[in-house]
Amino acid sequence: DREQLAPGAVILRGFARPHETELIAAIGAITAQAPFRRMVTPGGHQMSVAMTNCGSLGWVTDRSGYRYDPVDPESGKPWPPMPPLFRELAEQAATDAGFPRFAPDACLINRYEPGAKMSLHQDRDERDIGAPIVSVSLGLPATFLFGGLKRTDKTQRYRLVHGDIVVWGGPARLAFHGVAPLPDGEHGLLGRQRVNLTFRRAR
Ligand code: MD5
Ligand code: FE
Repeated sequence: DREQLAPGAVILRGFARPHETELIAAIGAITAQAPFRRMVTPGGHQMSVAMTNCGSLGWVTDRSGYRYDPVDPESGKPWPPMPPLFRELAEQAATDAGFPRFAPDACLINRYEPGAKMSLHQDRDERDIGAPIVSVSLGLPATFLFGGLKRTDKTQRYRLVHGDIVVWGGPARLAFHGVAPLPDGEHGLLGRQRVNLTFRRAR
């Protein structure tokens, strides 16, 4: 089923569930090459969310700023390639949400352990903000915070669970958003964590 959270934001409940086993295996293969790491923001704070990437570009942050980089700064090697299943699932979800021909070149993989959170922010490091962002939730449930175009706009809360996909496009593309601290729990396939795949067209 598809449900509109807000103009431009469509949630496809359970859309990734048929692929859960392959998705988790692929995440294991990617993180064997490019392990999760907690990056530092330009302000000098270490993020509570651990990250890695696959695809031709990866999102990174350090003291010098945010950027998309073809190389993993930890290994000096290119990020692992984006598995065809990832690309196809993201494209299919985007098409179902009304954004055909989505061709992601970056997949940021976020790992939340209990207590990890993502503060309210906008995603503005991508060149073409006409392209949507597709996000796949796996593992423990989380409370997603969805605000407006101004940081001070009030936020709505949505629960995202294992297998849900959200497509953020159009007027939702630049909305402020975040993730509330992850409650502890145990997921049958992923244990004590939430993993989110975020597909973007960066260049
Ligand atoms: C997450 N990640 O659950 C989210 C999923 C990030 C991030 O926010 O930057 O890594 S992507 C949620 C998103 C993207 C673009 C727009 C909006 C939400 N939105 O308008 O709310 O780890
Ligand atoms: Fe974001």
